[in-house]
Amino acid sequence: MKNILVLLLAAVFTLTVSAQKNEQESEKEKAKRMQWFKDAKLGIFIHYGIYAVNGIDESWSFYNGYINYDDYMKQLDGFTASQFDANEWASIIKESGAKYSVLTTKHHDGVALWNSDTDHYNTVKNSAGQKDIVTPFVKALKKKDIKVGLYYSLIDWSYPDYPGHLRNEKRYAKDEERWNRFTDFYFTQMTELSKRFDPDLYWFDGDWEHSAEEWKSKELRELMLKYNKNIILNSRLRGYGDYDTPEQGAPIKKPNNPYWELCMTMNDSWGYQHNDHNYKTPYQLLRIFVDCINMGGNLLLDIGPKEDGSIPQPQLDILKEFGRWTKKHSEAIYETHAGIDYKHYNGPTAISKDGETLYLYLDRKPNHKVLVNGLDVDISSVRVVGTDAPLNYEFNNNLLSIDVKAEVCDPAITVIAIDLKSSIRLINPVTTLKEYEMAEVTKSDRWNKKHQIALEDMTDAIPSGHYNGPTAVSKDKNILYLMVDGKNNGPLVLRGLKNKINRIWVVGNGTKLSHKVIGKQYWSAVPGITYIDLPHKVLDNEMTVIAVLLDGELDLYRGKGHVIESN
Ligand code: FHN
Repeated sequence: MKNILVLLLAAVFTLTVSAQKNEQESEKEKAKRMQWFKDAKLGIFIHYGIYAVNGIDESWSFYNGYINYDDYMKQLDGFTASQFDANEWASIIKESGAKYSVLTTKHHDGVALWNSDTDHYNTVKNSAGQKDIVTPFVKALKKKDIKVGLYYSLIDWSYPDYPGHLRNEKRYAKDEERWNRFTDFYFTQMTELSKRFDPDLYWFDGDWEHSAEEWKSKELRELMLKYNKNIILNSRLRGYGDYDTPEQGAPIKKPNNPYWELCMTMNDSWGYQHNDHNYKTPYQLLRIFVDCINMGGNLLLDIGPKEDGSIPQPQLDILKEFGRWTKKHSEAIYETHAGIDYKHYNGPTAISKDGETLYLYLDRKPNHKVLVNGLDVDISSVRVVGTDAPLNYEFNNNLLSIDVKAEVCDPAITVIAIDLKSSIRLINPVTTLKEYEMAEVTKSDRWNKKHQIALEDMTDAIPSGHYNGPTAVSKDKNILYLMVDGKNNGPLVLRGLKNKINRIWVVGNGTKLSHKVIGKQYWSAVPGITYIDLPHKVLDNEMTVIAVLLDGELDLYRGKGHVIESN
């Protein structure tokens, strides 16, 4: 009896110590706990729930009054999950190159996708399919060694003791007794999730409706760490999380938090919506992925399965292309560090874990040498990632010029590896990249004559991070000039442009170009990404110059991404 008492006391003692210890977790210990996440780079987000039945906005459709609450909840009767196969999902996720996946165990509508003992809606008790989705999902991921992330909405607009219900209808303003009943309820559900599924990461959402004190965020963090001292919590816990979660809009500047993850839809919807065909192309999503890697973050790419659990073909096609690209370029993706400043290379880059290989991401088949400006370390080799084909290069006065022939390029994004004789070192370049690049093309009188009008109107370049190539602004700041050296693999990508575009043309050629803005939320000031279609037949065989006429003086977003507290 005495021994059991001693053992029990010891157990309680260690648990309290680890909770206290985690509170004082050192940066080094945090780095260790976050390592797999930092190395993972790519995760698959899964918004699955009754909202797939009608193919409408998850939870928001009743909250915003697009459909009345009762009719929304009637989707329970149509939620069969009849084709749901967790092992097939896990294989598709594994093939895409993702190292973790995050499933919506409960969205703001309060419907749990596991057989919760709590007295509230769940798909086992209340849906036509009577299926537990979370249990087989977690088992299938663990079997394939994919890290398990569970999304859990703190908001529960269906719970009788939760104040919020509809955008303009609250159940109550302040009622401590009811609120405590609600927090006891959600703590019980979180305890169930930890005990039954032992996930690697929690993806909370909806924290904007209440304060950290009201959510009892500190207590929740300690409780989750008690069950798994290595658990990772996302930022949406009112300050008690581990990493930032910008949404839909890729940061232009690297977030301050070294741990961050951009979550992004493939079309305009998180869940399955029968009428949303506005899919981004695999190329556009790979470009966003590479921008995340360049800034030391992850991409959590979202899929929305149909109510029967099948994954729509356009989403499978995108995951398949991610699989092709990540498999071929894995050394330049996983475990890499954030890249170098754009003043050294006109595009995204990454650095290997040991610091002795610099990776360049190239989204075109260049006409001229690819330049790295300010490299201050000897080079042992330059090669194409995926084929290891050696590339010819010259390295003088800290300027590396690489000869990249079209035939070695990847159809989407080519990755060049520069193997260094020691850890990367850079110096501040005296001559700018743009000066080197323009010096090359302005050797051609033909080119100068053709582009004279624009050359006489050009002033400074725009700050780095918005466009992968030389730029210039017109004297009246109403025109943005973008230069393209070579054949673009896809549409030109312009990030963070707040202006509306009035017209785009090819300088010296006159062809007008079309463009599309993706990821702009009507209620948010943060701009979307502008994609400009540039047909190859209008390209100049030296350097193509695009003029973008704006609706006023150039105005650029220089933010670090943000959480979207709506839908
Ligand atoms: O309101 C939710 C939305 O429905 C969706 O789940 C996204 C995913 O990150 N999060 C919230 C909006 O920020």
